[in-house]
Amino acid sequence: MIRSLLILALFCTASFASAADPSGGAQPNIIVIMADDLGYGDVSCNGATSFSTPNIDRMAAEGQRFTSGYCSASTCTPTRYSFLTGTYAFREKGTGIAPPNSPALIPAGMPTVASVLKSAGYKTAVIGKWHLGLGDPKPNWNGDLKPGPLEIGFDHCFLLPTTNDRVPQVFVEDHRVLNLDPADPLWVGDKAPSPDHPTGITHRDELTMDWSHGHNQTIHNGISRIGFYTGGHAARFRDQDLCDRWVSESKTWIEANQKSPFFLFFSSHDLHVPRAVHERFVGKSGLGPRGDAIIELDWCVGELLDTLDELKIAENTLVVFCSDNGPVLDDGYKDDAVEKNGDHHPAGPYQGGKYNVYEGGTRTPMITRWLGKIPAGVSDEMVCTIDFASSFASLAGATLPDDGCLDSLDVSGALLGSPDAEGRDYLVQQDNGQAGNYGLREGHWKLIRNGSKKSKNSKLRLESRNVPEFQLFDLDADIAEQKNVIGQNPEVAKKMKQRLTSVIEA
Ligand code: NG6
Ligand code: CA
Repeated sequence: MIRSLLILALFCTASFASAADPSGGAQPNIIVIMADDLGYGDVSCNGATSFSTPNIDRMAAEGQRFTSGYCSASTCTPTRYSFLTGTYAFREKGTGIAPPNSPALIPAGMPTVASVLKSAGYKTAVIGKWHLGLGDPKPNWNGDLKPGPLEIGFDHCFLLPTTNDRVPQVFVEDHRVLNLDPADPLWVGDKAPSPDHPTGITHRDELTMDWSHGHNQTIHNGISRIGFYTGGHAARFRDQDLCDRWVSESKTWIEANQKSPFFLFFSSHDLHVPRAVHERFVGKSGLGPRGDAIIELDWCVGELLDTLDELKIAENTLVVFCSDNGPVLDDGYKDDAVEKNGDHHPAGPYQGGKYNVYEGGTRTPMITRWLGKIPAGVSDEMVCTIDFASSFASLAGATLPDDGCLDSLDVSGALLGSPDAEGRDYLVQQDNGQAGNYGLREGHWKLIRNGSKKSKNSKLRLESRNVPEFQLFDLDADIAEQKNVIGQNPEVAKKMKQRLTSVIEA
């Protein structure tokens, strides 16, 4: 219903662009590489000069680089929920940042980009960070961890279950914790299991990376985390090995599935905290662990692109690079992210980042590459991760269910850089979802409604600032959202408030 209304409204733009079947009939393989907390300005193809990201830049040089590419929220869980389901996370309660023992937030059987592609004959996998909960009503860490990805359309998963500053540090492969010894069961909770349980508070002087706020509970690998756990020692990984393992798991899975069309969601943890990269990347950026994590992420991208070359499938594979939310410097560990940032602008020219609804929160790197199909260039069309479900369905010749992917628009033409294809006319942005904070970008206008009258991390410092409930910015004149012009443009503000309400309450 919502989708059909939106599609009607966009009749002359996004939906029209797809009518020409931009994929040319063949079902492409699709890889989505989603970075974690990567800002618009954190890659050299978007202007970073303090370090370089040659592999991400290579993707951009061989494909379309979007200047108005967005994720739908400025935190992880709601962006991932929206990307997979094609439906705004704010339509569903409890889709904010998921805790360690979160149940599965996407119910079994709910249509997703994976289930839609699977129905069109794709093999589907997610490898990397999940952070959308597992199990119902909570994860059964020592038994079958379901529902989870396999119940919403993925054939295979190899996961970090939450996010790596949250416990536990184990891999989940399909329905099970990998390498779990039944004699050493895994217990996860939000209260200390015993008074003598070592934590980031009681054993702070033994930590290899100190915390700055939160993150002071169970210690693993010298780093204290959010939440408590015991057991599962044989299953635990080292933070430094995450990217190597996910790359090798991805190569194996791609090789095994190269003959059928496949969809791989490669869900990196770089550059989320704790930023503990592999030893070979330490010191490579000159910006400390946050910059080094960008170098590690770039290496992963290069490995995936090289795999496609080696298998000679780069010309049948659409690769999309994106982020799950904008940047943050100090996100809870003393990792020199502020001190060593120097002249680097993680959000590029935009204000804000993670946790807020300024452009920096959701306008993030977005690149599409499909050798031989996508022309090289820069696109100013507005596209969002929430649109992948409809757009990929269109490329795969799949039918979207009437009751699913409600807010996902087919912008496949724009994603493929087709001449004259247009992206979205407008986009609603959200933060973590609890406080009624939204952004609405429409053309060169940006309306912000801060229901909380507070904005966190708007200057890439975590403190909250007081802000008016409504603000209006003219992005043509003021890309950094510095001058609130709501008083001078009452008619624009009125129409945009109506539009925002109609989308939120649809
Ligand atoms: C916050 C954490 C932050 C990060 C974020 C989720 C504290 C003080 N801060 O609550 O470190 O984990 O949640 O990030 O605990 S996200 O990218 O997965 O959304
Ligand atoms: Ca994130």
